[in-house]
Amino acid sequence: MESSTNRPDITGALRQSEALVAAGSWDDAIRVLTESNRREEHPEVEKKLLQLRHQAFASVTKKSSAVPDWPKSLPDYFPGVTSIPEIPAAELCAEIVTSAIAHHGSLMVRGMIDKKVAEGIREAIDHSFNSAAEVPTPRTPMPPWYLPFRTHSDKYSFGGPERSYARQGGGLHGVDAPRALFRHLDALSAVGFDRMLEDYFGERVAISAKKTTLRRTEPGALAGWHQDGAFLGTETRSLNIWTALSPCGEDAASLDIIPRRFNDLVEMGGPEIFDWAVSNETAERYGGESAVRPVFETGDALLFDQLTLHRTGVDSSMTKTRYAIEMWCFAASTYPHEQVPLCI
Ligand SMILES: O=C(O)CCC(=O)C(=O)O
Ligand SMILES: [Fe+2]
Repeated sequence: MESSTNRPDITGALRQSEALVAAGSWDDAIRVLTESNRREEHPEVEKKLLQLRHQAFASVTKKSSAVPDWPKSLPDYFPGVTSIPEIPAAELCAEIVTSAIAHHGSLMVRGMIDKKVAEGIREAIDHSFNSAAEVPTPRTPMPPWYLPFRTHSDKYSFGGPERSYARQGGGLHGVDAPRALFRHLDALSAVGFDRMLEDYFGERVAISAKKTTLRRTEPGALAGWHQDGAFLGTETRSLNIWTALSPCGEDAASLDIIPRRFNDLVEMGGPEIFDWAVSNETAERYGGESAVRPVFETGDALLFDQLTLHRTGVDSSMTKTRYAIEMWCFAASTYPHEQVPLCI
């Protein structure tokens, strides 16, 4: 029930969500809290939403089973394109994503998130990084910007080692930044990205707590070629959505992408940035000379999967900080357990 000032009744929404959970209606519980937070952002609601998304996985995905013969075999809708295929957000659909990934390895979606909305996400990223750097006192109220996420059971591991690894790479986990992640998921849902994902995988979808990362990347960032499949597995059904939240590719870091389909992992053993890095020589052998460094406007998004060979696209002439969110999405039936699931 809303009060006379038309503000949502936060306590009522939280109570209603608990009743829905008790009745096994996880999706409805998530919907009630999402609607409340859309009207008025509130840290209790954002915290609860993350817990529900995580806890819902076991129940929601019980009904999810892998589609046989995935991905669907489709013609190349971008014949003759040797760079990254591109579409405007209005044309986004599972068929186009399937075709682009199968024949070109990635797809650029221009204007995936409205610029103004994207600016609100970028502000949230800044607040989150700043708040993560502050030491809380016992009197600090529950912060919307940075709140370390806890898994609901010790069958999932998420904590210090994950956080320091993300930090080294100029990243902060989305699950530790409840408001930033809420805004991002809500912006994507407004353009139907969640429904497109269900269509694309043919089943329920979960994102990864470990691999959903807010990025504030400085021009001096380290870069190493890699395929995320080196640790996500080659059989996992995945799709990464990498969204630019500031202009990048000219004076701020972008991504370097080899615009072709890979069906397997290439040999690893490259710069010692991380264990799964691929050397420049190996990348050259797999088409490195045709690598593309796309120029992104705020709100543009690149979709690719765990076999796409890529790296942070950075060089010493760059001067600006780049804001982005990397969010890996998975078909629930092939979810890599150690990635710590959250339903969307
Ligand atoms: O943001 C970056 O520079 C790296 C992103 C990346 O490697 C990924 O999204 O898989
Ligand atoms: Fe990556």
